Amino acid sequence: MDWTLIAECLPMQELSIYRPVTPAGESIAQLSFLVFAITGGIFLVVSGVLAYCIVRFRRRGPNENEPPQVYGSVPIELAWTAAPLLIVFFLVLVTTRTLWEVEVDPPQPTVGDKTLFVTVVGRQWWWEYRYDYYDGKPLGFTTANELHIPAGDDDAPRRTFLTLVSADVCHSFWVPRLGGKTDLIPGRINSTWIETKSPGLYLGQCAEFCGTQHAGMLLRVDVEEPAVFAAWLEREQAKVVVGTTEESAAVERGRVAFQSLSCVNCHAVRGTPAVGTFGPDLTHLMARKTLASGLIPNDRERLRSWLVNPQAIKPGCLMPSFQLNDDQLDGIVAYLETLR
Ligand code: HEC
Ligand SMILES: [Cu+2]
Repeated sequence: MDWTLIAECLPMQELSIYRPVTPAGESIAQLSFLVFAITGGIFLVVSGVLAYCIVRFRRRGPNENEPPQVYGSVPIELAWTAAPLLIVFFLVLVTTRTLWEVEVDPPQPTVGDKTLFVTVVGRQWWWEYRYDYYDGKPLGFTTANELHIPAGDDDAPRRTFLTLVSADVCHSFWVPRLGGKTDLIPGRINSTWIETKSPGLYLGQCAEFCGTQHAGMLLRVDVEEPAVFAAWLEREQAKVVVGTTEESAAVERGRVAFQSLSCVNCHAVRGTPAVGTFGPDLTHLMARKTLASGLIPNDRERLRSWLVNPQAIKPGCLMPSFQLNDDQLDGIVAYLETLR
C-alpha cells in the first residue's frame, strides 16, 4: 500500500509512521491502519445506531405514552458478546503477526553478509554509538548522536542490528520512519534492526521521559549509499594524528588547554591522553553536522558558544560551564576544528 498519501495529510511528515522505509516500519504502518479502520468502523456503527435511536424514538409530544418496555434479549446479548470477542481475537492475531515480523534476533557477525552491528547507549541527554562489527570484522570505535548506516542495494540488504542499553535512566530509541520504538532500560539489553534501500536523513527523538533535557535528546540517522558509508567508516576508524602536522600556535595552545583542563575526564579523543567516557567521544567531532544531540548546527560560532556556556544552550545538561577566557576559547575551538 502507498502510505505517502496518508502521510502527506499529516503535519511533520518527516516523523510520520506512514512514510516507512523499512520492513518493520511497513508492518507497523499496516497494523495501525488496520486497527484504525476496524475501530473507525465500530465508531461509525455505534454512533450511527445511537443517532438513529435518538431521532427515531424521541418524545414527539406532551401526551405521548412511554413505548413498550422490553427487558432482556438473549439473541442481542449473545451478539454483543460474540462480536467484540471475535474482533479482539482478530486484533490479537494481526498484532502477533506484526510482532513476529518486527522482532528479529540478531545473527552472528559473519564475513560477507554486510551486516552492521552498533551498540546504542542512551545517556542523559545524548546518544552514544559504539560501532562493533561490519561485514564480520570488528570496528571498535565510538561516536555520538549521528548514527550512520549503509543503505541496502540489490546485492545485499545490509541490515543494521542495534543493541540498546542505558547508562542511567530509561530512554527510548524512536525514528518513526525506520520502525517502532525500542526502550533502553538500565540493566537490560534490548535489540532492534534497520533495513532500508532508501538513503537519506531520518529524524527521531528520545521517546521515554528521561529528565530535564528529554526534549533535547534528538535522534539523527544518516542512511548512506554503501560507498559513502564505507568512506565514513574509514574516516571514523582513523586515529587523530598528534603533533605530526604543521599546527598553528593557536591549535597547539588549544590542545594543551584541552588536555590540562578537565575536558579529558569526560571526553575521549582516540590516540591522545583524553580518554573520558562520560561525554561524547570527540575524535571526529568535525564529521558531525550537529552538536548537543542534534540541538544546534556544528559550526565555529556555535561550537564556541557551546564552550562559553553549555547551560545557556541546553539548560541542565551534564557539561558544566568553565568560564574560559577568550584566549583559551580560541585555542580550544581551533584544536577541536582539527578533529576531522
Ligand atoms: C563533567 C563532564 C564534562 C566535562 C568536564 C566537559 N564536558 Fe563536554 N560534554 C559533556 C557532556 C555530558 C556533553 C553532552 C551534552 C549533551 O548533549 O547533553 C558534552 C558535550 C560536549 C561537546 C559537544 C559534543 C557533541 O558531539 O555534541 C563538546 C564539543 C564538548 N563537550 C567539549 C568540551 C570541552 C572543550 C571541555 C573542556 C573545556 C569539556 N567539554 C568538558 C561533559 C563534559
Ligand atoms: Cu532520553
